[in-house]
Amino acid sequence: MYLDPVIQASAEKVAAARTENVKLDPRRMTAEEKDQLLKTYHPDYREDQFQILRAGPNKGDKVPHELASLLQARSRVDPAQTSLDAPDYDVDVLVIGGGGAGTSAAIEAHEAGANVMVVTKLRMGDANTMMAEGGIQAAGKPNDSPAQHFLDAYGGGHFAAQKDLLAKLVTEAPEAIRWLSELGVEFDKAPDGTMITTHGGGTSRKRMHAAKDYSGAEIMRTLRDEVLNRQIPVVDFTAAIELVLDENGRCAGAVLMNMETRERKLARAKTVILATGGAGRLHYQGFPTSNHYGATADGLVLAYRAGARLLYADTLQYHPTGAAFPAQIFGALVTEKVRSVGAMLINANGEAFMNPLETRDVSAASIIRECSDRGSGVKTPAGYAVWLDTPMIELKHGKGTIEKRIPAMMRMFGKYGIDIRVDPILVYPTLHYQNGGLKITVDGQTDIENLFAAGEVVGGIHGRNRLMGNSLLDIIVFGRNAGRSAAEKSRGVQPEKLTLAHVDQFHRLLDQSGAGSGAVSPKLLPTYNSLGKDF
Ligand code: MEZ
Repeated sequence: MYLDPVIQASAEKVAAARTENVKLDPRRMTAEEKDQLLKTYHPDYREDQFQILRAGPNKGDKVPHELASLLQARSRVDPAQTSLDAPDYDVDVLVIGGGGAGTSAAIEAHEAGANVMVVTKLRMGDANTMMAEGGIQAAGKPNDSPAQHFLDAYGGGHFAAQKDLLAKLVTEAPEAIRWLSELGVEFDKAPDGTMITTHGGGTSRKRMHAAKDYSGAEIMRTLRDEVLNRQIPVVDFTAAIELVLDENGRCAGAVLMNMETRERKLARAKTVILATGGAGRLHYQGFPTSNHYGATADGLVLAYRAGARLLYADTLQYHPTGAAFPAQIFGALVTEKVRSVGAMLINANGEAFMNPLETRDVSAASIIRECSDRGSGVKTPAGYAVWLDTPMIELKHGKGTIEKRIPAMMRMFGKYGIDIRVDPILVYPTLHYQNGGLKITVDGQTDIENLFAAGEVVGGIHGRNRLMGNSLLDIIVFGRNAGRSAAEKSRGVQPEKLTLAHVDQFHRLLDQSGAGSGAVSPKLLPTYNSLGKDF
């Protein structure tokens, strides 16, 4: 029952149409229809929201204004005032970032015998991994194969994925599930012990492995335990604010800053792994976000200033179903699993306006169309939204299914008096993922020698749109990969003189080109931090 009479009247239309809607299987859009829909309604196509970079390795490329401002910003570090003579930490492998990719990398680097250290600007596990809900893809069933997984992801990504990276992702997926299971992740299983798998948007086979609807939290819990059990040093509340190179242009460490005292430290490392995650807290185009508090594009900025190229930095993922009501959870993730287990998207008039398992970019654009030109959105205090008809799930699969399969969703809405077994919920796209990021080789190395990257900071694995469950997968496959590669590479590295000359060089480039935004980066925290201004 919704207190707002307009919302309640629309919810009643949804309830009245439910027994008919639940029998429908709305047709999939044709490629031409999708193309047209995306160009007209997807936020990536709003030209006025982007600008062309005027300096740096991606000069000439289009990126969102908010990102351009940080990429073409000045450093927090003044090289003339920064001594590089006495490192505070000296390690083989420095991992920057304590989410799923960073911890996977640290575990593998440690396994390979490297002296590894993790630094993270918040705490280990304060990361998008922790907030991922619906699951992780892997082709492990007899009716499936990595080739089939590849075809789904390649098509879903608009044929733009780097084929070697995507091939690695899908081929190593079953091993990633095995590794996680052995570490202790409790995936959902049938009584006979086989994995329960479901569809996600754009998958031709059921290959989503989940731990109810808190899959990311379960994975992060396990990885964090493993890091702690191995006694890998973790320096938390410590941000990397600049990369340090050696005189041959190879990455050789980072300048760090304590987030509480602002004290600076120097870490020297033979190899560095950037695993700093995404950028949802930049709130591109004013969208709310499903991301954790620290998702501010730091890794992109640091690597860009040191000379690494980005790939597809103009493509973002707006998760179709962010919570649109109530205000307290505005933008929070409503997992795609809700649709996987049977809920349909319904407009204000009670009509099922699309197939619920279209890919994310198509679904988001379709919802935006419903709420704009078609005038079929539900008016909410924050704008417009459509319904996700959750009571359908129990009509299809019986009582108890919601509590069993999506308990976190039930709890999230239940806190605000919405029983999702009885009432449908209001959703609208929320900024969820950066499809683009640092260009890497199949070994995980960026354009800068000895600088590796893994996780959401990387671009190119998924092309221009990622399928559900391929991100939890990529943090494991490419996190482990980066850890192994960085450990191996560190064996042949002889420490050389450290330098921040690239920072001076970048500042000169900004001055000469007039591209400087006037900002200082990395941003580290969103502007609405407790200080109420840039951190
Ligand atoms: O891969 C994701 O982004 C994911 C699993 C999200 C979700 O809807 O649960």
